[in-house]
Amino acid sequence: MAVQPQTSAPAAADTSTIKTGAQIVVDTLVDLGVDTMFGYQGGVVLPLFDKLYDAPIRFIIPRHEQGGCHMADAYARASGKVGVVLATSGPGACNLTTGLGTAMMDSIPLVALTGQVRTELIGNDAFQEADTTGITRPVTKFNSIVKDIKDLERTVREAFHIASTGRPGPVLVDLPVDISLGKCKCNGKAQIDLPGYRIRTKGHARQISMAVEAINKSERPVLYVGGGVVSGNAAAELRAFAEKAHLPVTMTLLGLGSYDQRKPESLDMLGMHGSAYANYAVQECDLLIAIGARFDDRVTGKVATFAPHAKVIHIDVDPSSISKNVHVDIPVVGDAKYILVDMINEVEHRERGPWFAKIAEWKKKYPFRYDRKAKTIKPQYVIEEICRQTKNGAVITTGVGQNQMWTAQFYKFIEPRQLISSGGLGTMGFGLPAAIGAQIARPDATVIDIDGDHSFNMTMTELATAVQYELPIKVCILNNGYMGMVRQWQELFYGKRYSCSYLKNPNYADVARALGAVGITVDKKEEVPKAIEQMLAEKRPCVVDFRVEREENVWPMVPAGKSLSEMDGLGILESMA
Ligand SMILES: Cc1ncc(C[n+]2csc(CCOP(=O)(O)OP(=O)(O)O)c2C)c(N)n1
Ligand SMILES: [Mg+2]
Repeated sequence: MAVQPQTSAPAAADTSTIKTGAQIVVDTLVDLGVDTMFGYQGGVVLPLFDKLYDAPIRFIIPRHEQGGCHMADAYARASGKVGVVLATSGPGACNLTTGLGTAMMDSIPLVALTGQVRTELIGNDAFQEADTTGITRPVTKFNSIVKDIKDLERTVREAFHIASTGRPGPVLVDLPVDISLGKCKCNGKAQIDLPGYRIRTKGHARQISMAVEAINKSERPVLYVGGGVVSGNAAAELRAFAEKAHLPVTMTLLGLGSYDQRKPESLDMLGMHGSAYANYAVQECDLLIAIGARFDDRVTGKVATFAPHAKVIHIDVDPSSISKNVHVDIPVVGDAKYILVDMINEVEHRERGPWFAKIAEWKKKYPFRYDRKAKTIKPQYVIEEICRQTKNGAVITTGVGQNQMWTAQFYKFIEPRQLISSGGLGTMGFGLPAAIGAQIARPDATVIDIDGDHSFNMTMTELATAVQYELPIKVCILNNGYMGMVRQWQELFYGKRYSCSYLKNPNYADVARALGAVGITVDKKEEVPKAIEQMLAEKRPCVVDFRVEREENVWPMVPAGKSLSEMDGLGILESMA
Protein backbone atom coordinates (compact mmCIF):
# COMPACT_ATOMS: atom_id res chain seq x y z
CA MET A 1 0.00 0.00 0.00
CA ALA A 2 1.35 3.38 -0.91
CA VAL A 3 2.34 5.48 2.07
CA GLN A 4 0.73 8.85 2.09
CA PRO A 5 3.25 11.67 2.39
CA GLN A 6 3.12 13.42 5.81
CA THR A 7 1.25 16.67 5.57
CA SER A 8 0.98 19.36 8.22
CA ALA A 9 -2.20 19.34 10.35
CA PRO A 10 -5.00 21.42 8.91
CA ALA A 11 -5.06 24.95 10.35
CA ALA A 12 -7.46 25.25 13.32
CA ALA A 13 -10.73 26.74 12.23
CA ASP A 14 -10.87 30.45 12.90
CA THR A 15 -13.58 30.80 15.54
CA SER A 16 -13.34 34.59 15.70
CA THR A 17 -16.48 36.62 15.34
CA ILE A 18 -17.00 40.30 14.86
CA LYS A 19 -18.28 41.82 18.06
CA THR A 20 -18.80 45.25 19.52
CA GLY A 21 -16.53 46.35 22.37
CA ALA A 22 -19.45 46.19 24.79
CA GLN A 23 -20.14 42.59 23.74
CA ILE A 24 -16.47 41.71 24.14
CA VAL A 25 -16.50 43.10 27.70
CA VAL A 26 -19.65 41.26 28.70
CA ASP A 27 -18.58 37.96 27.08
CA THR A 28 -15.20 38.19 28.80
CA LEU A 29 -16.86 38.83 32.18
CA VAL A 30 -19.07 35.78 31.70
CA ASP A 31 -16.09 33.71 30.61
CA LEU A 32 -14.22 34.80 33.76
CA GLY A 33 -17.08 33.47 35.87
CA VAL A 34 -18.69 36.77 36.82
CA ASP A 35 -22.32 36.14 37.74
CA THR A 36 -23.02 39.23 39.87
CA MET A 37 -22.26 42.89 39.29
CA PHE A 38 -23.08 46.18 40.95
CA GLY A 39 -23.33 49.53 39.26
CA TYR A 40 -25.20 52.47 37.88
CA GLN A 41 -26.37 53.71 34.49
CA GLY A 42 -25.19 56.67 32.44
CA GLY A 43 -24.70 57.95 28.90
CA VAL A 44 -21.37 56.36 28.04
CA VAL A 45 -22.15 52.99 29.64
CA LEU A 46 -25.43 52.51 27.77
CA PRO A 47 -23.77 50.14 25.25
CA LEU A 48 -22.50 47.97 28.11
CA PHE A 49 -25.85 47.90 29.88
CA ASP A 50 -27.50 47.02 26.59
CA LYS A 51 -25.34 43.89 26.31
CA LEU A 52 -25.84 43.10 30.00
CA TYR A 53 -29.58 43.00 29.30
CA ASP A 54 -29.20 39.50 27.82
CA ALA A 55 -26.21 38.30 29.84
CA PRO A 56 -26.37 35.63 32.57
CA ILE A 57 -25.22 38.18 35.15
CA ARG A 58 -27.25 39.36 38.12
CA PHE A 59 -27.06 43.13 38.20
CA ILE A 60 -27.62 45.08 41.43
CA ILE A 61 -28.30 48.80 41.13
CA PRO A 62 -27.40 50.81 44.22
CA ARG A 63 -28.70 54.30 44.91
CA HIS A 64 -25.23 55.87 44.68
CA GLU A 65 -22.04 54.59 43.03
CA GLN A 66 -20.20 54.73 46.38
CA GLY A 67 -22.76 52.27 47.71
CA GLY A 68 -22.30 50.06 44.66
CA CYS A 69 -18.54 50.02 45.12
CA HIS A 70 -18.85 49.07 48.81
CA MET A 71 -21.34 46.36 47.82
CA ALA A 72 -18.91 44.88 45.29
CA ASP A 73 -16.12 45.13 47.87
CA ALA A 74 -18.14 43.34 50.56
CA TYR A 75 -19.31 40.78 48.00
CA ALA A 76 -15.62 40.03 47.44
CA ARG A 77 -14.85 39.94 51.18
CA ALA A 78 -17.76 37.61 51.91
CA SER A 79 -17.28 35.25 48.95
CA GLY A 80 -13.56 35.30 48.18
CA LYS A 81 -14.40 36.11 44.55
CA VAL A 82 -13.58 39.31 42.67
CA GLY A 83 -16.21 42.03 43.14
CA VAL A 84 -17.23 43.93 40.00
CA VAL A 85 -18.64 47.44 39.81
CA LEU A 86 -19.62 49.50 36.78
CA ALA A 87 -20.12 53.27 36.65
CA THR A 88 -20.50 55.96 34.07
CA SER A 89 -17.93 58.64 33.29
CA GLY A 90 -17.48 61.90 35.22
CA PRO A 91 -19.68 61.94 38.33
CA GLY A 92 -20.22 58.18 38.29
CA ALA A 93 -16.50 57.47 38.24
CA CYS A 94 -15.80 60.19 40.82
CA ASN A 95 -18.37 58.62 43.15
CA LEU A 96 -16.38 55.39 43.12
CA THR A 97 -13.26 56.89 44.65
CA THR A 98 -14.17 56.38 48.33
CA GLY A 99 -15.10 52.78 47.60
CA LEU A 100 -11.89 52.18 45.67
CA GLY A 101 -9.83 53.73 48.46
CA THR A 102 -11.60 51.51 50.98
CA ALA A 103 -10.82 48.39 48.92
CA MET A 104 -7.26 49.52 48.27
CA MET A 105 -6.42 50.05 51.94
CA ASP A 106 -7.87 46.66 52.86
CA SER A 107 -6.40 44.76 49.85
CA ILE A 108 -9.75 43.66 48.44
CA PRO A 109 -9.99 42.14 44.93
CA LEU A 110 -12.26 44.42 42.97
CA VAL A 111 -12.62 45.32 39.30
CA ALA A 112 -14.19 48.67 38.45
CA LEU A 113 -15.29 49.37 34.90
CA THR A 114 -15.96 52.98 34.07
CA GLY A 115 -17.35 54.58 30.97
CA GLN A 116 -15.37 57.42 29.41
CA VAL A 117 -16.14 60.02 26.77
CA ARG A 118 -15.17 59.28 23.13
CA THR A 119 -11.40 59.02 22.69
CA GLU A 120 -11.25 62.05 20.40
CA LEU A 121 -12.93 64.20 23.08
CA ILE A 122 -10.59 63.24 25.93
CA GLY A 123 -8.90 66.36 27.27
CA ASN A 124 -11.56 68.67 25.79
CA ASP A 125 -13.64 69.08 28.95
CA ALA A 126 -16.33 67.10 27.24
CA PHE A 127 -19.67 66.61 28.97
CA GLN A 128 -19.16 64.29 31.98
CA GLU A 129 -15.49 63.94 31.31
CA ALA A 130 -13.21 63.28 34.26
CA ASP A 131 -9.63 62.11 34.25
CA THR A 132 -10.68 58.84 35.82
CA THR A 133 -7.34 57.07 35.57
CA GLY A 134 -5.64 60.16 37.01
CA ILE A 135 -8.12 60.52 39.85
CA THR A 136 -8.09 56.84 40.78
CA ARG A 137 -4.39 56.07 40.35
CA PRO A 138 -3.61 56.37 44.10
CA VAL A 139 -6.66 54.33 45.11
CA THR A 140 -6.16 51.41 42.74
CA LYS A 141 -3.58 48.64 42.53
CA PHE A 142 -3.57 49.23 38.78
CA ASN A 143 -5.67 51.16 36.29
CA SER A 144 -5.73 51.71 32.56
CA ILE A 145 -7.75 53.22 29.77
CA VAL A 146 -8.46 51.18 26.64
CA LYS A 147 -7.70 53.22 23.54
CA ASP A 148 -7.63 50.43 20.97
CA ILE A 149 -10.41 47.87 20.80
CA LYS A 150 -7.82 45.18 19.96
CA ASP A 151 -6.53 45.52 23.57
CA LEU A 152 -9.94 45.33 25.16
CA GLU A 153 -10.39 41.64 25.96
CA ARG A 154 -6.81 41.24 27.16
CA THR A 155 -7.09 44.33 29.38
CA VAL A 156 -10.25 43.03 31.05
CA ARG A 157 -8.59 39.65 31.68
CA GLU A 158 -5.50 41.37 33.07
CA ALA A 159 -7.65 43.45 35.41
CA PHE A 160 -9.08 40.31 37.02
CA HIS A 161 -5.67 38.70 37.22
CA ILE A 162 -4.05 41.71 38.89
CA ALA A 163 -6.99 42.28 41.26
CA SER A 164 -7.02 38.73 42.55
CA THR A 165 -3.39 37.65 42.69
CA GLY A 166 -0.48 38.58 44.94
CA ARG A 167 -1.63 41.22 47.38
CA PRO A 168 -5.18 41.72 46.08
CA GLY A 169 -6.57 45.15 45.33
CA PRO A 170 -8.92 47.19 43.16
CA VAL A 171 -8.20 47.54 39.44
CA LEU A 172 -10.00 50.03 37.22
CA VAL A 173 -10.50 49.83 33.46
CA ASP A 174 -11.73 52.99 31.77
CA LEU A 175 -13.74 52.38 28.59
CA PRO A 176 -14.30 55.22 26.14
CA VAL A 177 -17.72 54.89 24.56
CA ASP A 178 -16.36 54.66 21.01
CA ILE A 179 -14.41 51.56 22.11
CA SER A 180 -17.61 50.03 23.52
CA LEU A 181 -19.46 50.85 20.29
CA GLY A 182 -16.60 49.90 17.98
CA LYS A 183 -16.29 46.49 16.33
CA CYS A 184 -13.48 44.03 16.30
CA LYS A 185 -12.72 40.42 15.40
CA CYS A 186 -12.48 38.53 18.66
CA ASN A 187 -12.00 34.84 19.50
CA GLY A 188 -12.45 35.13 23.27
CA LYS A 189 -9.01 33.66 23.94
CA ALA A 190 -6.84 36.72 24.52
CA GLN A 191 -3.81 35.93 26.69
CA ILE A 192 -2.71 38.17 29.52
CA ASP A 193 0.63 39.81 28.90
CA LEU A 194 2.16 41.23 32.07
CA PRO A 195 5.91 40.66 31.89
CA GLY A 196 6.70 42.93 34.85
CA TYR A 197 4.10 41.44 37.17
CA ARG A 198 5.44 38.51 39.18
CA ILE A 199 3.92 36.91 42.23
CA ARG A 200 5.75 34.78 44.72
CA THR A 201 3.77 31.86 46.11
CA LYS A 202 6.29 29.52 47.73
CA GLY A 203 8.41 31.08 50.45
CA HIS A 204 12.20 30.83 50.37
CA ALA A 205 13.19 27.53 51.99
CA ARG A 206 16.07 29.00 54.00
CA GLN A 207 13.96 31.87 55.29
CA ILE A 208 11.29 29.37 56.33
CA SER A 209 13.88 27.27 58.18
CA MET A 210 15.21 30.35 59.96
CA ALA A 211 11.67 31.32 60.98
CA VAL A 212 10.90 27.83 62.27
CA GLU A 213 14.15 27.69 64.20
CA ALA A 214 13.31 30.99 65.90
CA ILE A 215 9.82 29.73 66.76
CA ASN A 216 11.13 26.46 68.15
CA LYS A 217 13.55 28.38 70.38
CA SER A 218 11.07 31.00 71.56
CA GLU A 219 9.85 31.04 75.16
CA ARG A 220 7.32 33.86 74.68
CA PRO A 221 6.06 33.96 71.10
CA VAL A 222 2.99 35.80 69.78
CA LEU A 223 1.33 35.19 66.45
CA TYR A 224 0.00 38.47 64.99
CA VAL A 225 -2.45 37.78 62.19
CA GLY A 226 -3.85 40.23 59.65
CA GLY A 227 -6.33 40.32 56.80
CA GLY A 228 -3.85 38.60 54.48
CA VAL A 229 -4.64 35.29 56.16
CA VAL A 230 -8.34 35.81 55.43
CA SER A 231 -7.86 36.92 51.83
CA GLY A 232 -5.23 34.23 51.29
CA ASN A 233 -7.73 31.56 52.43
CA ALA A 234 -5.13 30.40 54.92
CA ALA A 235 -7.19 30.30 58.13
CA ALA A 236 -7.26 26.49 58.28
CA GLU A 237 -3.48 26.31 57.87
CA LEU A 238 -3.05 29.07 60.43
CA ARG A 239 -5.10 27.16 63.00
CA ALA A 240 -3.16 23.96 62.38
CA PHE A 241 0.12 25.85 62.64
CA ALA A 242 -0.81 27.71 65.84
CA GLU A 243 -2.02 24.49 67.44
CA LYS A 244 0.99 22.42 66.45
CA ALA A 245 3.50 25.01 67.63
CA HIS A 246 1.27 26.06 70.56
CA LEU A 247 1.20 29.80 70.03
CA PRO A 248 -1.06 32.54 71.37
CA VAL A 249 -2.82 34.37 68.52
CA THR A 250 -3.77 38.02 68.29
CA MET A 251 -5.55 39.47 65.27
CA THR A 252 -5.96 42.82 63.62
CA LEU A 253 -9.45 44.14 62.89
CA LEU A 254 -9.28 42.56 59.43
CA GLY A 255 -7.72 39.38 60.76
CA LEU A 256 -10.60 38.66 63.16
CA GLY A 257 -12.22 35.32 62.43
CA SER A 258 -9.06 33.70 61.14
CA TYR A 259 -8.65 32.09 64.59
CA ASP A 260 -11.59 30.97 66.73
CA GLN A 261 -11.90 33.62 69.43
CA ARG A 262 -13.53 31.20 71.85
CA LYS A 263 -10.23 29.35 72.26
CA PRO A 264 -8.02 30.12 75.25
CA GLU A 265 -5.05 30.77 72.92
CA SER A 266 -6.93 33.66 71.29
CA LEU A 267 -5.73 37.05 72.49
CA ASP A 268 -8.44 38.77 70.42
CA MET A 269 -7.69 42.08 68.71
CA LEU A 270 -4.54 44.10 69.45
CA GLY A 271 -3.80 47.78 69.06
CA MET A 272 -5.43 51.08 69.96
CA HIS A 273 -8.69 49.50 71.16
CA GLY A 274 -7.37 45.98 71.39
CA SER A 275 -7.34 43.83 74.47
CA ALA A 276 -4.96 44.63 77.29
CA TYR A 277 -3.81 41.00 77.22
CA ALA A 278 -2.90 41.18 73.52
CA ASN A 279 -1.07 44.47 73.93
CA TYR A 280 0.85 43.31 77.02
CA ALA A 281 1.72 40.03 75.31
CA VAL A 282 3.10 41.88 72.28
CA GLN A 283 5.13 44.20 74.49
CA GLU A 284 6.59 41.29 76.47
CA CYS A 285 7.04 38.66 73.77
CA ASP A 286 10.46 37.50 72.64
CA LEU A 287 9.22 36.61 69.14
CA LEU A 288 6.52 38.28 67.08
CA ILE A 289 5.32 36.29 64.09
CA ALA A 290 3.37 38.58 61.77
CA ILE A 291 1.36 36.91 59.02
CA GLY A 292 -0.50 38.90 56.37
CA ALA A 293 -0.41 42.02 58.53
CA ARG A 294 1.21 45.37 57.80
CA PHE A 295 2.11 46.92 61.17
CA ASP A 296 -0.46 49.69 60.81
CA ASP A 297 -0.10 52.58 63.27
CA ARG A 298 -3.40 51.65 64.95
CA VAL A 299 -1.71 48.33 65.76
CA THR A 300 1.80 49.41 66.71
CA GLY A 301 1.20 52.61 68.67
CA LYS A 302 4.60 54.27 69.08
CA VAL A 303 6.82 52.33 66.68
CA ALA A 304 10.04 53.00 68.60
CA THR A 305 8.74 51.09 71.62
CA PHE A 306 6.68 48.46 69.80
CA ALA A 307 7.44 44.86 70.85
CA PRO A 308 10.76 45.99 72.34
CA HIS A 309 12.08 42.54 73.29
CA ALA A 310 10.99 40.72 70.16
CA LYS A 311 12.69 39.29 67.16
CA VAL A 312 10.23 39.87 64.28
CA ILE A 313 9.25 37.35 61.62
CA HIS A 314 7.10 38.78 58.83
CA ILE A 315 5.30 36.52 56.38
CA ASP A 316 3.70 38.53 53.60
CA VAL A 317 2.91 38.25 49.92
CA ASP A 318 3.86 41.89 49.36
CA PRO A 319 7.64 42.44 49.57
CA SER A 320 7.11 46.21 49.82
CA SER A 321 5.44 45.83 53.22
CA ILE A 322 8.48 44.11 54.75
CA SER A 323 10.33 46.45 57.14
CA LYS A 324 8.12 49.32 55.96
CA ASN A 325 7.02 50.42 59.43
CA VAL A 326 8.83 48.05 61.81
CA HIS A 327 12.24 46.43 61.35
CA VAL A 328 11.88 42.77 60.40
CA ASP A 329 14.52 40.19 61.35
CA ILE A 330 13.25 37.24 59.31
CA PRO A 331 11.15 38.08 56.25
CA VAL A 332 9.37 35.33 54.35
CA VAL A 333 7.79 36.57 51.13
CA GLY A 334 5.06 34.48 49.57
CA ASP A 335 1.57 33.13 49.92
CA ALA A 336 0.61 32.57 53.58
CA LYS A 337 -1.11 29.28 52.75
CA TYR A 338 1.97 27.71 51.14
CA ILE A 339 4.36 29.07 53.74
CA LEU A 340 2.24 27.87 56.65
CA VAL A 341 2.03 24.37 55.16
CA ASP A 342 5.82 24.27 54.91
CA MET A 343 6.18 25.59 58.45
CA ILE A 344 3.68 23.14 59.97
CA ASN A 345 5.91 20.28 58.86
CA GLU A 346 9.00 21.71 60.52
CA VAL A 347 7.72 23.38 63.67
CA GLU A 348 7.89 21.66 67.07
CA HIS A 349 5.27 21.61 69.79
CA ARG A 350 6.31 23.37 72.99
CA GLU A 351 4.30 23.78 76.19
CA ARG A 352 5.52 27.26 77.16
CA GLY A 353 3.78 26.91 80.54
CA PRO A 354 4.99 30.12 82.21
CA TRP A 355 4.11 32.24 79.14
CA PHE A 356 0.57 30.85 78.89
CA ALA A 357 0.17 31.24 82.66
CA LYS A 358 1.11 34.92 82.36
CA ILE A 359 -1.35 35.37 79.49
CA ALA A 360 -4.11 33.67 81.48
CA GLU A 361 -3.40 36.09 84.33
CA TRP A 362 -3.73 39.13 82.03
CA LYS A 363 -6.88 37.69 80.50
CA LYS A 364 -8.41 37.21 83.93
CA LYS A 365 -7.45 40.66 85.15
CA TYR A 366 -8.36 42.72 82.08
CA PRO A 367 -11.17 41.19 80.05
CA PHE A 368 -13.28 43.55 77.92
CA ARG A 369 -15.86 44.85 80.37
CA TYR A 370 -18.75 47.29 80.67
CA ASP A 371 -21.17 48.23 83.41
CA ARG A 372 -23.68 45.40 83.28
CA LYS A 373 -25.73 46.90 86.10
CA ALA A 374 -26.39 50.14 84.25
CA LYS A 375 -30.04 51.07 83.72
CA THR A 376 -29.38 52.46 80.25
CA ILE A 377 -28.73 50.38 77.12
CA LYS A 378 -25.00 49.83 76.91
CA PRO A 379 -23.88 49.41 73.31
CA GLN A 380 -21.60 46.55 74.36
CA TYR A 381 -24.64 44.74 75.79
CA VAL A 382 -26.45 44.97 72.45
CA ILE A 383 -23.47 43.43 70.65
CA GLU A 384 -23.04 40.67 73.24
CA GLU A 385 -26.71 39.84 72.90
CA ILE A 386 -26.48 39.76 69.08
CA CYS A 387 -23.47 37.44 69.42
CA ARG A 388 -25.35 35.18 71.85
CA GLN A 389 -28.51 34.96 69.78
CA THR A 390 -26.64 34.35 66.51
CA LYS A 391 -24.38 31.79 68.24
CA ASN A 392 -21.25 33.56 66.99
CA GLY A 393 -22.31 32.65 63.44
CA ALA A 394 -23.55 35.83 61.74
CA VAL A 395 -21.78 37.82 59.05
CA ILE A 396 -21.27 41.23 60.63
CA THR A 397 -20.58 44.49 58.86
CA THR A 398 -19.90 47.74 60.69
CA GLY A 399 -19.77 51.48 60.40
CA VAL A 400 -16.72 53.33 61.67
CA GLY A 401 -16.14 54.66 65.13
CA GLN A 402 -17.07 53.30 68.53
CA ASN A 403 -19.65 50.93 67.01
CA GLN A 404 -16.88 49.27 65.01
CA MET A 405 -14.49 48.95 67.92
CA TRP A 406 -17.13 47.56 70.28
CA THR A 407 -18.13 45.05 67.61
CA ALA A 408 -14.50 43.94 67.35
CA GLN A 409 -14.32 43.66 71.14
CA PHE A 410 -17.65 42.04 72.02
CA TYR A 411 -18.64 39.83 69.07
CA LYS A 412 -16.49 36.71 69.22
CA PHE A 413 -15.81 35.63 65.64
CA ILE A 414 -15.13 32.04 64.79
CA GLU A 415 -14.76 31.92 61.01
CA PRO A 416 -12.87 33.98 58.43
CA ARG A 417 -14.93 36.34 56.24
CA GLN A 418 -17.39 36.83 59.10
CA LEU A 419 -16.43 40.39 59.97
CA ILE A 420 -16.61 42.86 57.09
CA SER A 421 -15.35 46.25 58.17
CA SER A 422 -13.44 49.15 56.66
CA GLY A 423 -10.10 48.98 58.45
CA GLY A 424 -7.44 50.95 56.64
CA LEU A 425 -9.48 53.83 55.29
CA GLY A 426 -12.07 53.75 58.09
CA THR A 427 -14.93 54.66 55.80
CA MET A 428 -18.11 55.79 57.54
CA GLY A 429 -21.08 54.65 55.47
CA PHE A 430 -19.53 51.29 54.64
CA GLY A 431 -21.77 49.16 56.89
CA LEU A 432 -25.12 49.20 55.09
CA PRO A 433 -23.94 48.74 51.49
CA ALA A 434 -21.45 46.15 52.79
CA ALA A 435 -24.32 44.21 54.36
CA ILE A 436 -26.11 44.25 51.01
CA GLY A 437 -23.02 42.97 49.14
CA ALA A 438 -22.40 40.29 51.77
CA GLN A 439 -26.02 39.12 51.72
CA ILE A 440 -25.91 38.80 47.94
CA ALA A 441 -22.71 36.77 48.20
CA ARG A 442 -24.13 34.60 50.98
CA PRO A 443 -27.91 34.43 50.63
CA ASP A 444 -28.29 31.90 53.44
CA ALA A 445 -26.22 33.76 56.03
CA THR A 446 -27.60 36.02 58.72
CA VAL A 447 -26.07 39.37 57.78
CA ILE A 448 -26.11 42.17 60.34
CA ASP A 449 -24.79 45.70 60.00
CA ILE A 450 -23.83 46.94 63.47
CA ASP A 451 -23.66 50.62 62.70
CA GLY A 452 -23.17 54.05 64.18
CA ASP A 453 -25.93 56.60 63.75
CA HIS A 454 -23.74 58.98 61.79
CA SER A 455 -22.11 56.25 59.74
CA PHE A 456 -25.59 55.03 58.81
CA ASN A 457 -26.61 58.59 57.89
CA MET A 458 -23.99 58.64 55.15
CA THR A 459 -25.39 55.85 52.96
CA MET A 460 -28.82 55.06 54.43
CA THR A 461 -30.44 55.58 51.05
CA GLU A 462 -29.15 52.08 50.20
CA LEU A 463 -31.91 50.69 52.39
CA ALA A 464 -34.06 51.15 49.29
CA THR A 465 -31.68 48.82 47.43
CA ALA A 466 -32.06 46.15 50.12
CA VAL A 467 -35.85 46.51 49.87
CA GLN A 468 -35.85 46.27 46.07
CA TYR A 469 -33.81 43.06 46.03
CA GLU A 470 -35.72 41.62 49.03
CA LEU A 471 -32.59 41.08 51.08
CA PRO A 472 -33.19 40.07 54.69
CA ILE A 473 -30.33 42.21 56.02
CA LYS A 474 -30.51 43.55 59.54
CA VAL A 475 -29.23 46.93 60.66
CA CYS A 476 -28.56 47.60 64.33
CA ILE A 477 -27.90 51.29 64.87
CA LEU A 478 -26.05 51.97 68.10
CA ASN A 479 -27.63 55.38 68.29
CA ASN A 480 -25.73 57.53 70.75
CA GLY A 481 -26.66 60.74 68.95
CA TYR A 482 -22.99 61.57 68.59
CA MET A 483 -20.08 60.96 66.32
CA GLY A 484 -19.16 58.91 69.33
CA MET A 485 -15.53 58.25 68.58
CA VAL A 486 -14.96 61.93 67.81
CA ARG A 487 -16.78 62.88 71.03
CA GLN A 488 -14.58 60.43 72.97
CA TRP A 489 -11.42 62.11 71.66
CA GLN A 490 -12.90 65.54 72.45
CA GLU A 491 -13.72 64.37 75.98
CA LEU A 492 -10.25 62.96 76.56
CA PHE A 493 -8.00 65.34 74.64
CA TYR A 494 -9.97 68.56 74.02
CA GLY A 495 -11.45 69.30 77.45
CA LYS A 496 -14.97 68.07 76.57
CA ARG A 497 -15.42 70.81 73.99
CA TYR A 498 -17.86 68.92 71.78
CA SER A 499 -17.34 70.93 68.64
CA CYS A 500 -19.47 69.74 65.70
CA SER A 501 -19.71 66.12 66.82
CA TYR A 502 -23.47 66.22 67.26
CA LEU A 503 -26.16 66.14 64.59
CA LYS A 504 -29.91 65.88 64.91
CA ASN A 505 -30.89 62.42 63.72
CA PRO A 506 -34.13 61.37 62.08
CA ASN A 507 -36.37 58.73 63.60
CA TYR A 508 -34.69 55.71 62.00
CA ALA A 509 -37.68 53.39 62.38
CA ASP A 510 -39.75 55.92 60.41
CA VAL A 511 -37.02 56.20 57.78
CA ALA A 512 -36.91 52.41 57.48
CA ARG A 513 -40.67 52.16 57.07
CA ALA A 514 -40.74 54.97 54.53
CA LEU A 515 -38.21 53.08 52.42
CA GLY A 516 -40.18 49.83 52.69
CA ALA A 517 -38.18 48.12 55.45
CA VAL A 518 -39.16 47.12 58.97
CA GLY A 519 -38.33 49.70 61.64
CA ILE A 520 -38.04 49.07 65.38
CA THR A 521 -37.06 51.49 68.14
CA VAL A 522 -35.60 50.20 71.40
CA ASP A 523 -35.16 52.58 74.29
CA LYS A 524 -35.34 50.25 77.28
CA LYS A 525 -32.66 47.80 78.29
CA GLU A 526 -35.13 45.00 78.98
CA GLU A 527 -36.49 45.25 75.42
CA VAL A 528 -33.11 44.46 73.84
CA PRO A 529 -33.27 40.62 73.68
CA LYS A 530 -36.82 40.58 72.30
CA ALA A 531 -36.05 43.18 69.66
CA ILE A 532 -33.04 41.18 68.47
CA GLU A 533 -35.17 38.05 68.38
CA GLN A 534 -37.77 39.84 66.27
CA MET A 535 -35.09 41.28 64.00
CA LEU A 536 -33.54 37.86 63.41
CA ALA A 537 -36.93 36.40 62.51
CA GLU A 538 -37.65 39.13 59.94
CA LYS A 539 -37.50 38.22 56.25
CA ARG A 540 -37.56 41.84 55.13
CA PRO A 541 -34.73 44.32 55.65
CA CYS A 542 -35.00 45.40 59.26
CA VAL A 543 -33.59 48.42 61.06
CA VAL A 544 -33.38 48.48 64.85
CA ASP A 545 -32.65 51.85 66.40
CA PHE A 546 -31.04 51.15 69.78
CA ARG A 547 -31.04 54.33 71.84
CA VAL A 548 -27.84 53.56 73.67
CA GLU A 549 -25.94 55.28 76.47
CA ARG A 550 -24.83 58.54 74.87
CA GLU A 551 -21.44 59.12 76.44
CA GLU A 552 -20.00 55.63 76.71
CA ASN A 553 -16.30 55.26 75.89
CA VAL A 554 -14.31 52.49 74.24
CA TRP A 555 -11.74 51.04 76.62
CA PRO A 556 -8.94 50.29 76.76
CA MET A 557 -7.39 52.96 74.60
CA VAL A 558 -3.80 53.50 73.58
CA PRO A 559 -3.70 57.24 72.89
CA ALA A 560 -2.22 58.03 69.45
CA GLY A 561 1.57 58.04 69.58
CA LYS A 562 1.81 56.15 72.89
CA SER A 563 3.26 52.68 73.44
CA LEU A 564 0.93 49.70 73.42
CA SER A 565 1.49 49.16 77.14
CA GLU A 566 0.34 52.72 77.95
CA MET A 567 -3.37 51.97 77.88
CA ASP A 568 -5.94 54.34 79.31
CA GLY A 569 -9.10 53.03 80.95
CA LEU A 570 -7.72 49.92 82.62
CA GLY A 571 -8.69 51.28 86.04
CA ILE A 572 -12.20 51.97 84.78
CA LEU A 573 -12.45 48.42 83.42
CA GLU A 574 -11.16 46.94 86.69
CA SER A 575 -13.68 48.96 88.69
CA MET A 576 -16.49 47.25 86.73
CA ALA A 577 -15.36 43.76 87.77
C1 LIG B 1 -16.34 59.24 55.63
C2 LIG B 1 -15.76 59.58 56.96
N1 LIG B 1 -15.81 60.83 57.44
C3 LIG B 1 -15.27 61.13 58.66
C4 LIG B 1 -14.69 60.16 59.42
C5 LIG B 1 -14.07 60.52 60.78
N2 LIG B 1 -14.80 59.80 61.85
C6 LIG B 1 -14.35 58.65 62.40
S1 LIG B 1 -15.40 58.00 63.52
C7 LIG B 1 -16.48 59.29 63.33
C8 LIG B 1 -17.76 59.32 64.10
C9 LIG B 1 -18.63 58.16 63.80
O1 LIG B 1 -19.91 58.38 64.35
P1 LIG B 1 -20.97 57.23 64.40
O2 LIG B 1 -21.12 56.61 63.08
O3 LIG B 1 -22.22 57.74 65.03
O4 LIG B 1 -20.26 56.12 65.29
P2 LIG B 1 -19.99 56.07 66.88
O5 LIG B 1 -18.56 56.42 67.06
O6 LIG B 1 -20.91 57.03 67.53
O7 LIG B 1 -20.27 54.64 67.23
C10 LIG B 1 -15.99 60.22 62.41
C11 LIG B 1 -16.66 61.48 62.03
C12 LIG B 1 -14.64 58.86 58.87
N3 LIG B 1 -14.05 57.84 59.51
N4 LIG B 1 -15.20 58.58 57.67
MG1 LIG C 1 -22.82 57.66 67.00
